[in-house]
Amino acid sequence: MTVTTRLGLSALDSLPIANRPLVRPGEVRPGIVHLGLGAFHRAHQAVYTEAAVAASGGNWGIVGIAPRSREILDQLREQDRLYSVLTAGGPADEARAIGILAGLGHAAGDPYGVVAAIADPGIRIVSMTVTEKAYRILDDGHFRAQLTGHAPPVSVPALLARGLLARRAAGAGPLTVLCCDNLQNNGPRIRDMVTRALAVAGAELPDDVAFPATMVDRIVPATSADHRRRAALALGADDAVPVVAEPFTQWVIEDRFPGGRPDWAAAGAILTDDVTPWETLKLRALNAVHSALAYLGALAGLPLIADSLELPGMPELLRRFLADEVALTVTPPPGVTVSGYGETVLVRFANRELGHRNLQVAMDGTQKLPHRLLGTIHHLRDLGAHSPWAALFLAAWMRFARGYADSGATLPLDDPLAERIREALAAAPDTPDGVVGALLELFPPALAGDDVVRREVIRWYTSLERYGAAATVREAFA
Ligand code: CS2
Repeated sequence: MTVTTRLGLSALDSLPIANRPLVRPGEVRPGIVHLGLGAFHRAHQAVYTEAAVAASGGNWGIVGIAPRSREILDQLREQDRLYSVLTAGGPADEARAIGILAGLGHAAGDPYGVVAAIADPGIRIVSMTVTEKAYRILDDGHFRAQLTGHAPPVSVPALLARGLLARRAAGAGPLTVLCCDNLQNNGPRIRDMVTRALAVAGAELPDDVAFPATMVDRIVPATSADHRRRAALALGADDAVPVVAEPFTQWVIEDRFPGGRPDWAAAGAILTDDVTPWETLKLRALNAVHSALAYLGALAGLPLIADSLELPGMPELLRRFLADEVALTVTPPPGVTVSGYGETVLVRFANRELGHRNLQVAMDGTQKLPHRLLGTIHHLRDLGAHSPWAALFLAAWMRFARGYADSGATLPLDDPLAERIREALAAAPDTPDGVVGALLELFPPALAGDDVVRREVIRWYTSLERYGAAATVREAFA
């Protein structure tokens, strides 16, 4: 069966009622500027915001800003800013159109347009999903030029800083900057980044701007041609830019919004005064396990996260990591246990319908691992303990970073520090000591200087090199 109608305003009334958007584009005015129009935002915060507006009203339409790619903007414009979310892995595929996008912008092509959007008095929240690597401050000439008006503000800190200054000049009122990326302490971190950027511009952080922390959670893989086909069938219209997501979704938000906020609680979000227990649990349990599956599975030559979980011994290994290491270093939120949380994570990772690729999760290891694994390692060292399982996962990343699977097939290294990794590897002997020593240098010095950690990583690296990932996992407890 093929579908011939293209998603757009005129197609909506012919869709099954359950597939129609809860809000139609143009029905509410913009209240949020969102930086990063990727799949994750469209399947997570946009869905919550649409449901919140449908339940409780408010002008909280989202102006979606694509950082680089113009293609997504063109496609969304052709569809009257509508797209669909395909929920995969439940009893049957489900798809629904989302209509909360109230405007579109392009950071690379029109940075001053983004600054103007942030300065609009109707906007009361600037949120972002720009991935871990966008939070590096590269304090170089180009960064400074973006803040002193000598170059267009294209980086995230520059857009925010220039946007806040324009907002103050326009008397546009209080604002909340809401970081929705997977970083430990994401609120304070972005506050610090903006403060530093403003200092370069010779300004101080205005006191009517808040930076609450959030924990975001939903698995949203890259959309494949198969997902597009399935989205069209489930939706009843062709969509050039659907996103695919698992049934599970969670959002925990620190409730500090000086300019107000949508009624996200009505959409199922948890509003709280302390996100830290959620954030730490998610990064150190879910995301750490995800990275472990990605590197070990990729080394074993497996394409999907769901495949990696089927490696003999893998679920046991991950449970041991959760029980022996994560559980000792996190205090979960009330009513949640690390082992119960871990079990739901394993069920979610087994969702084969998502087609989530190991190589996608494996990207940007140098930016992700500090939040996911290194905190656990440091924390256990502070307790006088050690962390053999976390060391195995770190060793797997190092094997991965060399660029070859156990079969000898090449593996792509997609990481902002790829050049430094290659240089470090080229300068070191290709032995376990050499590789581990060279790559530990990329992380904070406390790690490289810890002999216990170094020896443990070398031991696992040696096993991975000699026997491969599958055998190392299978015999991890031997
Ligand atoms: C994944 C996350 O790509 C990755 O590194 O671990 O994107 C993960 O799917 C989400 O954090 C789930 O909420």
